[in-house]
Amino acid sequence: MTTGEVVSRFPDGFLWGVSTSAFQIEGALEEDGRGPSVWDAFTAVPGNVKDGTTAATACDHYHRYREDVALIHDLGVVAYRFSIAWPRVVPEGTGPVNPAGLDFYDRLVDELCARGLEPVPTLFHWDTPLALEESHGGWRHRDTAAHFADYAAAVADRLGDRVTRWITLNEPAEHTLLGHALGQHAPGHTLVFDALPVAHHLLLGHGLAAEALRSASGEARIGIANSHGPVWPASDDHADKAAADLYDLLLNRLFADPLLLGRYPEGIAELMPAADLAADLKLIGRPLDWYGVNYYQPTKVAAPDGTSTDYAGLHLPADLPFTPRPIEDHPLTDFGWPVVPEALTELLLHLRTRYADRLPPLIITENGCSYPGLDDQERISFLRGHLHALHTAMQSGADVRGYFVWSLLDNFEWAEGHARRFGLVHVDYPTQRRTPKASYHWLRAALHAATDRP
Ligand code: GBH
Repeated sequence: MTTGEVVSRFPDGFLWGVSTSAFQIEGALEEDGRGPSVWDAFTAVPGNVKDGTTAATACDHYHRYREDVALIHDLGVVAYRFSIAWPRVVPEGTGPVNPAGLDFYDRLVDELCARGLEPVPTLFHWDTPLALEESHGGWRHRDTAAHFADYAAAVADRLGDRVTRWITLNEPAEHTLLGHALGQHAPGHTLVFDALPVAHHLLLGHGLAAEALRSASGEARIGIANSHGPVWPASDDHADKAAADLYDLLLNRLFADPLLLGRYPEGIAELMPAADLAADLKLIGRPLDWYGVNYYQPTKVAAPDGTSTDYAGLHLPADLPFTPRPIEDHPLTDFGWPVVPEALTELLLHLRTRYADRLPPLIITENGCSYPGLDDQERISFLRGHLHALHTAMQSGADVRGYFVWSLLDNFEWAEGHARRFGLVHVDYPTQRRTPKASYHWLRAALHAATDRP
């Protein structure tokens, strides 16, 4: 397989892109009227971020976006997935809109359009306005969904003439699990299973925001970016299978089922707070124009063994009804995540089987890996392997229309701080110097060879 062939096997018009998120790259947290987010507060508490850093500067993208858009353009992709910071647009989460905050995204979108790149914004990538969390209970409270929809309307009003493809939420499963159940991410709640209402409110926020985007423009094409990965039982034992099934429910089905089937997985509806759950589910289950999949790795799960586990950046207390187990015989990234490209094929074919004709066209909205260094041969083989796995799934009938690499730049990796490097482009934080890695050059050559073919 030559470099170009990796890409040339994909159909014309395939949406090649790179992804980032606001809090992880922008910096400028106090500029132009931005309000604080839950992540500003969380990163200020010693011990919450492993390397003790904050995202005060991150990649300074707020000031360097032109240079970053040039890097995206030179890479040869056709689309850029970024997120809009709610606290820039509505500093208190509810109430007055801050035009200066919208101005930044207006400039960014103009710059992308001038370069012929499609802007694909995400409205929520975990940075809830702090005021909403502190005085309204954040996503624990139903009203936050309505405030989110008002913010979505304000963004659509400003950008809707140039944006058609929208992502409402990024990985609500991770935000619920890490942010509200286990306390490893902002806002740092440790509600364990009492975090389930947060999931419902996020889904409701998706539903209401989607309505707002649709009524702002008939051209809007609504999607969501959900994390997915195969969950494998550690053995054929009944107890391991039951533990894996529950883990799979929380990771893969809790959000996808209501979105794609209009109902919660068995046993969940009873736990959700809603005066009229049927009405909520009708809104949440309105057909999507496309469905975004963030894929990183499969997980092997066993019945609990009474000890707490530290696995791949996840800290699970001893009293949970499942425990992840290492996946052997596969290389690990420097984050400890197993590299299993064929699990992407398995995942895509499984989604097709489970959701059948209710599954809209898919876009891989994130896929990538953390490795140090500029000569990142491991990332090249990761990408090559996953593109091959994606192509195999498509040949077997998976309807996938695009693929976005996480990430354009090394950036602020949440609770890990700046130590994990997911970028195609290296960032030297003290000087903010950007240097394309070997993987950037590899992907560029692959895209170039593919589009030049006769
Ligand atoms: C995404 O998180 C985020 O959207 C993005 O902001 C972030 O920078 C990027 O990925 C890299 O972390 O722990 O094995 O049981 C998703 C990362 C994917 C990590 C699913 C945990 C759960 C399976 N998560 N994974 S496991």
